[in-house]
Amino acid sequence: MKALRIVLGDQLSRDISALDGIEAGDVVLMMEVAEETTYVGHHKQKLVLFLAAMRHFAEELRDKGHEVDYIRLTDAGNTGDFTGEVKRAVARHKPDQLVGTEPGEWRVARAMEGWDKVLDVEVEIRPDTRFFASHQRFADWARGRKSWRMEHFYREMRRETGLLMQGDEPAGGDWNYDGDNRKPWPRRKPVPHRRRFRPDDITREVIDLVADRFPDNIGGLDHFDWPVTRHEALAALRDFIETALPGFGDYQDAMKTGAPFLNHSLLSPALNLGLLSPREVCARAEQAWQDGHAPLNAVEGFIRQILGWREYVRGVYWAKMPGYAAADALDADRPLPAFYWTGKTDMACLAHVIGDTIDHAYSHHIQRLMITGNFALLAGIRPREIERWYLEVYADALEWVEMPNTLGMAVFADGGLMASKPYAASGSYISKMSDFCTGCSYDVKKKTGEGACPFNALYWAFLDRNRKHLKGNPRLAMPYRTLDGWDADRREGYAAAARHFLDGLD
Ligand code: FAD
Ligand code: DLZ
Ligand code: SF4
Repeated sequence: MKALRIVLGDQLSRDISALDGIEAGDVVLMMEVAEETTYVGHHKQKLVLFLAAMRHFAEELRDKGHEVDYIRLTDAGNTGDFTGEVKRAVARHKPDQLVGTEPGEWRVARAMEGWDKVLDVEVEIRPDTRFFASHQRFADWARGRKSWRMEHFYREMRRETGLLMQGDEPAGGDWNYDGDNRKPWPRRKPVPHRRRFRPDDITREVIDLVADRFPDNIGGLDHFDWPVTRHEALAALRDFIETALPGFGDYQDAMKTGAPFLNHSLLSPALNLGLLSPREVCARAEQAWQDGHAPLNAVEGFIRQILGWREYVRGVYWAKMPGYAAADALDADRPLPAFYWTGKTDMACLAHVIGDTIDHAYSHHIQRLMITGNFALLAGIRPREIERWYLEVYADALEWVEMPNTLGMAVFADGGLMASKPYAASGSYISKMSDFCTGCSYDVKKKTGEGACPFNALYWAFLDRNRKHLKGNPRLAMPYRTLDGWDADRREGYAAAARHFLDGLD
């Protein structure tokens, strides 16, 4: 029986379920299509990453002896979407069966659901087995719980996988070493040098294509140096384990001017494309701890991100879509300021993080959560606009992981399903965890008035404005006590300063 086997752009794994049982005579179909390249205005590096990785993966499959029908974006007759291309391929190859793996995004899943009606062929869509937790596993965990805390889910995943477990107990006696993982970057400490990857001929061709077809998309291509093959991704993993994992825990939350990477792994693009499996990445990190190469606070902190957060946000996404996309618990209604697209603002923290984002299609978690995310939360930016921004600008951005992080974690639009309180912070947090404030035209210690750090007034005005949504939250009892201890003039002073600042942005 001849099968047409579909491999999507984030399914570039040799063990993807769509290829299970592949036989001589089967054809693998891979498709570059306009819809995927334009459903948001992806960063140029993100476009290069996906298309270059797809082309390399197709070559790898051919080297293994498989027949690959690879549709390029520029091919004559390309209909521009997956359904159109699958229809054309069915007509070309006349398979008995079509085999695919469930996609990562709800939008694509809906389109695929219709395939058995529009194609005159049997369609089999298989589960994506690359994750630790299946949809059913997450649903079983979530059933009957009012709030879905990552920490509880993560502990079950630790027990289930045996990662960092000593019998029934967590390695080292604690589940969580976050308390050790909040150090700022020491002023004179050198930044680890990280291995990056020079584009080969295939990637250079894609760079030219993207420069030509998407000249107005955000980002530059000069710095493109992401791993685009399994071989390069494994080299990136080795480099991370050797040079950066030991300090990953200590400096997980640190931020430094001109140093977007610090000790972070930079592995999210390779993981999300399927070039690395989460299982192998966690196993390598655990091994580094067992070998005495990396301390437990680093390895637990790292594994928590993948075994905990990554699996958990995927679970939330599939359990809550499609309604989740419209979440807006705080009724936030301000448009996204223009500086998110240029980095042109005199707030140094935002200018640095957005500038690095434009240059590298990357910023690390705390920069996303506590700089661009925190500002959007405090300023009351429309959740859908900030959510689309994150989906456009990062090389690792796929909706299943981006959306819950943005709506649930960064802007509290789900009203506390994911986070027990909003990640709202004034300038003092940014000053503690970074060196941004030393080069800023604003004074982080000044609360209101000329030259005061905008985050300060925005923080108190945010709490005041959202009293009806947040006052009852026990984790916010302290700041509300402070706010309520002030007289009306002082509260209004913060609100007016915040309004004045925000009105000046538009
Ligand atoms: P490291 O800090 O080295 O972490 C290791 C790995 O853990 C990452 O590669 C990633 O796979 C995983 N991970 C870490 N944090 C998270 C998290 N919160 N959720 C899920 N996985 C996590 N991550 C994406 O992969 N794609 C996105 O589109 C994305 N959008 C985000 C949007 C917002 C508003 C926020 C706050 C976070 C977002 N994240 C996203 C999560 C996280 O910021 C990135 O995974 C991380 O910065 C990638 O860099 P790294 O590989 O160096 O991560
Ligand atoms: C992100 C992306 C881009 C830019 N282009 C393609 C493409 O042309 N073909 C493809 O198969 N995948 C692409 N992707 C990744 C897809 O958007 C991703 O596979 C789906 O969204 C998963 O549901
Ligand atoms: Fe950002 Fe305020 Fe610090 Fe400037 S002073 S870098 S605006 S936190």
